[in-house]
Amino acid sequence: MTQVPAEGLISHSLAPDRRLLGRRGWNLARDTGAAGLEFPPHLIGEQHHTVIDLGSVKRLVMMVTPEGGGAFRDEAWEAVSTIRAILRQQSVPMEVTMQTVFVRDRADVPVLELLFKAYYGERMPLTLFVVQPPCEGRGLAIEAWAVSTDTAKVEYHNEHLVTVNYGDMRWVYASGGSLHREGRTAYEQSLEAFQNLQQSLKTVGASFEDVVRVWLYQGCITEEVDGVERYRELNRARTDFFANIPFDHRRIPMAKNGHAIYPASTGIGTHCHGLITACMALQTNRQDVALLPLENPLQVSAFDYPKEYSAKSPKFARAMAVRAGEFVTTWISGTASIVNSETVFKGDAVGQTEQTLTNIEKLIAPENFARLGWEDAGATLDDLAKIHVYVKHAEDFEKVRAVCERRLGRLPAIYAVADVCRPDLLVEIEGVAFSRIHQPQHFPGGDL
Ligand code: 3EB
Repeated sequence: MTQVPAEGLISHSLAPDRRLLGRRGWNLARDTGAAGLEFPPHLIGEQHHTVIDLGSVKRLVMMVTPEGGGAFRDEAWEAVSTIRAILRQQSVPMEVTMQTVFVRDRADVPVLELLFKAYYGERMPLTLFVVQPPCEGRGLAIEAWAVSTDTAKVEYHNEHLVTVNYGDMRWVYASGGSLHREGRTAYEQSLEAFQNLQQSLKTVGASFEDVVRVWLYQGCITEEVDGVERYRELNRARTDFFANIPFDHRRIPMAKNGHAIYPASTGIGTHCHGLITACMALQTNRQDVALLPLENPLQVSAFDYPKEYSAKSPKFARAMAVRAGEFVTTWISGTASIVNSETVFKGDAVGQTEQTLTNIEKLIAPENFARLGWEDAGATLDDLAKIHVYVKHAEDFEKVRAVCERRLGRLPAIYAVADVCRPDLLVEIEGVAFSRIHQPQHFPGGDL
């Protein structure tokens, strides 16, 4: 992967910081309980993380899959120790704001809750537990986001709400729904989850039209109940809920490009019948902040899918770009091997992975930003800070990973087994790209 130091905002690290290995005063027995090991597993294992330098603030994303093996407790301990080691390697103090924990078995969640309480204490990040077995066969994998606290202020309001303030912007992370609430219709469950998110946002003066990114982890997503698929019922509830949200009158200026107005989204399966949801909202009065919802030039917009896929179409943008001063963050929705509105490379996980990456490449390309209204922005696959890869069949994992690593290099990633919402989709990939505003290549009308 080509890194241009003067330009690149992100730096990936996969290996541990070797300086830590020689650190004096590191007490193996105290710090890991792993007497007898030359080095604790969280220091010799990989430490997939990316530092994003946004000038006045640093962001850090960690994609941690433990490698040391052992019982679930040991794996969980290794993962948390890895997070701690990565945080300690940073040049500025950082705190975790949000984490999504992918677990093999729902029964292991209480162990994690205890461990997180012990480690984070009162400063508990917004935490989602998603039952999606990590592909490497491990009991868990954690995606954790942190921010530099010398310039940002993090407030932990309650288990469903965290806010992060910096540079006159406020990010609001909210969660709704539950792993445990079962025995309700998918429609009721979905509507309730959106209402919970709205309620949480309201307590800090935000509203749903401020939301830029949504995650929906739906239990048994493709299961039919009374002849209707649960995912279709989620779409019906989302359509009803969104009908009352004035997305087209957001407080932050949004480029108008037809009728793409919705937040970016991931809609994916998880075990059990619960529904885990989270969203991220942005509030600011800054004049140099703006939003651009992106649609894919290769795909029909999801909200325009023909009725055969879902009577009420999935209401989401293919990506949401947020610009703030010279920086652009592009939140890429769950992306699959769909061209126009049809699944392509049916039964071929390698072909689907290639197509999915091509879809992402075209979606975030400067040409697409220009087509949709921003002449001075855009990104490449090299600008991805991390990816999350959802694989339908565990046996496809190695092939899928080989394609991702060939096209993206080795960037921080988590691979987990999950049901994708169409029976013929074998892979879905989401990610985030960070890029800088560049000089417009041409000046339409020449009126500068
Ligand atoms: C697709 O492109 C694949 O329902 O929110 C991807 C991302 C998908 C989000 C959602 C669904 C959703 O249609 C599935």
